[in-house]
Amino acid sequence: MPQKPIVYDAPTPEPRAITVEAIQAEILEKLIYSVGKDPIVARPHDWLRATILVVRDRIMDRWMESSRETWRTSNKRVYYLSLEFLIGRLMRDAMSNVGLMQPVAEALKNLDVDLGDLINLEPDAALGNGGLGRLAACFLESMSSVEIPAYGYGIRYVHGLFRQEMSEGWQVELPEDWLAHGNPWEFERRESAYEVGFGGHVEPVTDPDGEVRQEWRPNEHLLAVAFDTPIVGWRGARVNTLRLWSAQPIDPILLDKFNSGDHIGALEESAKAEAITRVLYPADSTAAGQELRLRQEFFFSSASLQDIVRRHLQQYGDLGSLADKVAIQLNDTHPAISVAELMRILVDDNGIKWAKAWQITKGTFGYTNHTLLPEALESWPVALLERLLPRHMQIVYQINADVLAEARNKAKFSDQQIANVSLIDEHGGRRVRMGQLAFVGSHSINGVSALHTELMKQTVFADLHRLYPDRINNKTNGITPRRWLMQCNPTLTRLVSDRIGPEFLDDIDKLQQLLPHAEDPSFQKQFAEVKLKNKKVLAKLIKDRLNITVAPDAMFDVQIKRIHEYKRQLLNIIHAVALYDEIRAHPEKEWVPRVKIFAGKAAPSYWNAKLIIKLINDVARVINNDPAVRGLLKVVFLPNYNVSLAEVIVPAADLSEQISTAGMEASGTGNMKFMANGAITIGTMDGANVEMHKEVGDKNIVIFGLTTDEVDDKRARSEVPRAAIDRSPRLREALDSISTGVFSPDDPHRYRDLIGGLYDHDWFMVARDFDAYVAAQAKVDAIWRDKKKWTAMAIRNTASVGFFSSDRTIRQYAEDIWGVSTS
Ligand code: B1N
Repeated sequence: MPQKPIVYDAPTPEPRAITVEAIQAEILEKLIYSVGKDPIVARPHDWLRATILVVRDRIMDRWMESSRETWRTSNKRVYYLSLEFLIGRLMRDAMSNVGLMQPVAEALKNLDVDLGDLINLEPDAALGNGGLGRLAACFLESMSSVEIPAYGYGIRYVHGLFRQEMSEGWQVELPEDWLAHGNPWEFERRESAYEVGFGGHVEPVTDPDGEVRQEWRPNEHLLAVAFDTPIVGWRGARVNTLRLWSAQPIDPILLDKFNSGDHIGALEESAKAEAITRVLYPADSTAAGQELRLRQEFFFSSASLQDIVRRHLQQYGDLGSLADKVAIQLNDTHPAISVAELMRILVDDNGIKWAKAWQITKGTFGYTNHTLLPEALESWPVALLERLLPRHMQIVYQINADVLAEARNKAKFSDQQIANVSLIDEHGGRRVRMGQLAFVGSHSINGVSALHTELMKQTVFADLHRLYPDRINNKTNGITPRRWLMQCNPTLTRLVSDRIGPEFLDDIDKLQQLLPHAEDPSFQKQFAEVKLKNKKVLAKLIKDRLNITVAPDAMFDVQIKRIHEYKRQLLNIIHAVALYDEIRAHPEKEWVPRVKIFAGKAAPSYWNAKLIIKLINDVARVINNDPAVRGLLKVVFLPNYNVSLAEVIVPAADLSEQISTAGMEASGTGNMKFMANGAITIGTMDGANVEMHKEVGDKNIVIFGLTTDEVDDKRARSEVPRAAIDRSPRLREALDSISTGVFSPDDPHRYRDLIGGLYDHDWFMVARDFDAYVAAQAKVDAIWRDKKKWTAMAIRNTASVGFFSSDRTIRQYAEDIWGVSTS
């Protein structure tokens, strides 16, 4: 069908005014005409919806201009495919990026509504588990800010990450319901719906010219419907689109069944289709493994690729130029089936020759690896793929044949090396390795910190790296300084701006100009006052939610992240127990008052992680209520950690705990948020901590513990951990008290196995790093006592954070991987 020529310019209304009066009048108008509420009965949610609609209007014209410009200039487009986008709230971010905070606040005030209350009413879009999903959200904002024509593609889960509540200190998971009040940010695009198939069989068909093609005939079909959300960059530089797919049945009701009296059966298809996008898998750094997950992965990959190919054909009419005009980044292996799906679209649907299609595919895809943990490396049983995606399984075999031939004939690989690079894992039931598929189908494979990238080369991808030595590269993660400094910490932002001028708002490296002020007593005083003010806000939140009183002048020692054994919350809580013992044994010493603050969710099926949450709560109850402690130590576990809670905790932190077992945290991004907000890091030489240490300098960070090589060595030698425990009376005493029930008198053996594991194998080196950790914490105490020194270090952390801006990360992706220019 001939395409209609596209006209790149069309009349548009005048941009909306941003005066208080105009905004105020429009909020009222939206409330009445769009929300349908009389202001005298309007509820807070109605005001929130009306306000979002007014803000959204001010983004629309820029949104359309951004996309017209891409059509007009024929610039390359970047597509970021991610099963997770952990966005949080959108309203403050959008208002702040287009400079609407002040006028909207005033307009609402005139209407007797408090903007702060409305901001807190907006639900978090929690379509992600942790760092990987939050990184995708920071990247979206940065891609708009540096003016890259980009789209995020993902799934519109009806239920995002579960809500965490505590029941007697245990985590319980409740469904999350972010769409309960509707979502005023999104636009449903019924016209952008694609069919996605599953199952069925493959049939060879002979073309009129005698060529034989394979044709997939799925026996299950459903619809992917697009929902678009505008993502506005800093100062409204550009507005990009986050397109999330929702699964819907093709026939909403099977009338035959209904009419024959089978009323439930009539809805079966509908329920089955909708199940695909119903809920986010709550596993972080583990592979989900079930069929529904594979269905999610293929569903969103297929819909996204169909959309990308349709847009490309509409503009360029030919897929030969795809790799020149399209870059697709795979966020981990979750969208890796896209490699086979693009090959199918090119070869089967468009008649492109295999070798050419393979060139196009490799030229188009880039793959980011986020973890080396074996349990997180995705692989799917061959039998499952054969049943669900029979044509894709054939394509995987064909790709594999080519790769293995290259390995054997060109690279002269041994049998073992061939087995290592094969897309098929032959150990115990044949499985398709999605990491290998993503690797061979991409021209660029990147890790997320310098250390992680080196380890990728040495471990999981060693032989693939030997076969394709120019593909692996590093792109150290970053965070958006808008959300994680300017918006969450406006007081610090104002203080910095008063001191060095506002240029850092547009060029974050200018924060370095703070360095000469680090020792300035008057600046130190102001910097410390800002921190204290933020700590008072957090102290109030702790009081309101948990009824625990914490002193704002105590050291706020914070570890907030997913609960995982490799992240070692256990090491931190054992330190709390050891401190507790010491404080009671030596009440005469001058103790630094500390509040240990924890927050984080555990995967619902991860028993040890859930037990660690219970342990933190058990220890908290005992310590917080023991008069002998005299308030010198408090332990707080804040439930339901999410982006919005992080925005309150991070600006209030003094000490940032980044204490993973070396070699196990691919990067970490929380570490960077704390650094921006003037916390001092206590951390291991792991992930991006290594680069933080380099940027801020050895004197301004507290590093401890085994290195990756030392960890490897101890594991290789199966060194017995018991010796480390025997050497450390403090550790033994703390472990004894936990394992004998001092903190769990209702169930004295509750922690016997957890602690027993430290004696048996201690895979995560908790025991063997303990003494080094205690010494590092003593060093932290000593610095804290010297207020000037502490504040100078804190200032130097903020001053040195520039490298960790996701604008820098995205510019590097743009230049090295995508081949697109940035502003
Ligand atoms: O990705 C973050 C890193 O900063 C963290 O160090 C890393 O742990 C995290 C399977 C994952 N790696 N792998 C996952 C998430 C969900 C899932 O189903 C794996 N998350 C990370 C950003 O690079």
